[in-house]
Amino acid sequence: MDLNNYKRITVITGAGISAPSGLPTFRGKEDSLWNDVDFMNKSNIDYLRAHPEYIEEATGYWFKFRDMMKDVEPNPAHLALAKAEENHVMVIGTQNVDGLHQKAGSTAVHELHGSLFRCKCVYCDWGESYPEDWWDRNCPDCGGPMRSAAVMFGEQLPLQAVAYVEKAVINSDLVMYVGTSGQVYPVAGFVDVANGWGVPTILVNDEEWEHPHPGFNEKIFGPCEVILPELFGL
Ligand code: BJW
Repeated sequence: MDLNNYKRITVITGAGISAPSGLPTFRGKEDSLWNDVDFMNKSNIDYLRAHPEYIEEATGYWFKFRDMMKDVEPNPAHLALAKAEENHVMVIGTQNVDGLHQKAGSTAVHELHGSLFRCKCVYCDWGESYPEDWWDRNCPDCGGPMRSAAVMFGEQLPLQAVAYVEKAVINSDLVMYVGTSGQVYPVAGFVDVANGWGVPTILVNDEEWEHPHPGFNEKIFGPCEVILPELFGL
């Protein structure tokens, strides 16, 4: 595939793009975070609200993951997407909460699953998030405790990020998914949006999805840290 034919490229990324930096994925590998199924059920806002005693345990996990993220660097896949801005109009919609695209120098990054470097109230649904140092405070509105601003199951995604990415998908010449298992909606559904608007799509992942999506025009299976620099001719 010659990417020179595509000026506006929207890239949807997942945990697999940060794996070569040393971060664990959620699913599919021996060291994936969610090999423990119970943990997956607990990453749900309704569970957290129904079990306030779980907030402390969850916070411990978020802090551990956040501290791990502070020590890692972008890898050749992140750097290729940042460098590609020299020749393309690039928009990145990431499910990752690690900040590595921004660290690599990408300028249009939309955090679809929020951020571990911000916090928000466990109980308020209106979605405001606060800087990390607010974690010790109570919600200024309802007095509730704070939690990570990473989006849990059963919660709306940050609406502005979703709106930007959906608009970018519709107006792109190419939509590329990189390093995601495609199991989590609504992000997995952007490929359907692209299909509906006739925008070509490509998947770059180290393996086929458990539920393969028929809507990709091309699929390249292999390590994204090798494939992306090659695709962008770097
Ligand atoms: C490499 C590589 C290398 C490795 N090179 N590749 C029934 C049907 C459909 C949808 C639903 C349903 N029931 C409920 C829903 C909606 C739900 C959902 O999608 N559930 C599905 C699981 C069924 N979604 C939501 O709830 C979302 N909100 C929402 O829909 O709002 C509307 C709503 C409101 C109220 C009620 C109902 C709906 C919110 C989703 C939030 C996701 N949050 C998480 C966790 C946050 C942090 C935490 O709590 O700890 O975000 S889940 C987790 O998965 C994380 C990730 O961002 C997300 C996606 O994972 P990702 O990035 O794809 O990682 P992996 O590990 O799965 O895959 C990595 C891939 O890379 C693998 O394929 C590897 O092989 C590959 N790889 N190394 C290339 N070097």
